[in-house]
Amino acid sequence: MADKGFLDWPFFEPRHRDLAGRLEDWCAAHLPVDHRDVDDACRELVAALGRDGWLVHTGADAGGRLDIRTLCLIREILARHDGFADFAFAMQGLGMGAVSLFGTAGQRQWLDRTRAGTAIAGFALTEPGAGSDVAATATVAERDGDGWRLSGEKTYISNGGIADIYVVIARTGEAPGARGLSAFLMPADTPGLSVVERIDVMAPHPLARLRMEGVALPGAALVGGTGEGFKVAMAVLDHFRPTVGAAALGFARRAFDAAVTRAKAPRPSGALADYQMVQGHLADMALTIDAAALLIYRAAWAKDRGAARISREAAMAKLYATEAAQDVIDMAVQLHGGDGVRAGVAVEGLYREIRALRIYEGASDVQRLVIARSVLS
Ligand code: COS
Repeated sequence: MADKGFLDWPFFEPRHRDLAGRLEDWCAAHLPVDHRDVDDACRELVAALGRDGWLVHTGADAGGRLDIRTLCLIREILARHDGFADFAFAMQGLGMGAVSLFGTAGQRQWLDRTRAGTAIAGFALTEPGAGSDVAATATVAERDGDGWRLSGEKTYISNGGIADIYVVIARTGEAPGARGLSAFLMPADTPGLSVVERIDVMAPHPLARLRMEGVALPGAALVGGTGEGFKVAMAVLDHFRPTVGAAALGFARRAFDAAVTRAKAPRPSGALADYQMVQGHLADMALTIDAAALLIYRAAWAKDRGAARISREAAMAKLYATEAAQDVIDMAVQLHGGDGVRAGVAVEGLYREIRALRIYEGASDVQRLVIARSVLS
């Protein structure tokens, strides 16, 4: 049984505790789903999460404020039950993050659909030549009358292939580097946009490489101002990086529970938990889990109470929680012995699932860079 004591921390309000309880019941009734067809599984989960009201939390109302503690709690709980449900939930938020924070009333109509689960969202940021270095974005958006024409490639795009709507970052050329980018809202059925590769990864989910060949978008597709695309992307990432940490925390809690259960199980020569070295490992796991939770909910709380920017807190939360979860899960595998690497055993799946979280939405070394710049500024 996962530790729920953290819900009493002062970061939370009664509404968060109430939501956590209701979501536990929902997860028990609906998860896990069959993931063999990742596209179907994602569509099914988005529809169910939308129908039952959970996706409302993935987008902001007209004031442009997201409740980061709620997003983190939901991701943590979903990830603990089923990483795929967490993925389906999280991408609706990340995909529409720019619209939540900077969208016009017209653009927010898409938000109504993604929050209801009737449309699937994707965030098209990464390129074959611009992963960590967003300022190197090569996709171009050229003026075309009142509108724009986009050409280029985006890769490792979650929900690529099944999304109905993307936010895409492209170079509009106001200045070199980071100051010459803009964000656009791009419906998936726009002529010239195609899926050129579906990408299979170690913990499968819908993922693709997209190509834009003269994709025509109206002037109203611009999210934020021209030349503001880098800051739009970074603001979205600042909001969602703590939530990646929260998903990692959910994975770590599940692995820890499995390790404790395993350690307490009676064996002819005594339970593993009787050995002090095993106790030491369990203590380290419990410690890193609590430290990760503190960093995550500190970042979320800081944003929710009105901090203008939480780049440093978000980077700390994401970096520590994802690396810590990898260590906890690795130790849980170790404590399972041969069973730990057996296909289908929970900790084996978690071992594959956690890995990408140390890479996506800013690899660990990017988080170190963000923290170091804040320290040195
Ligand atoms: N919020 C608002 N503005 C920000 C910002 C943030 N979090 N971070 C940087 N900026 C601003 C800076 O203040 C600077 O503004 P000025 O030009 O007005 O001074 C501008 O944006 C450029 O910032 P910086 O010089 O720090 O940019 P870099 O090119 O050095 O990039 C990193 C910084 C590496 C941190 C950034 O490219 C990054 O986060 N990369 C990872 C991308 C990523 O997470 N991809 C995941 C894809 S999966 S969705």
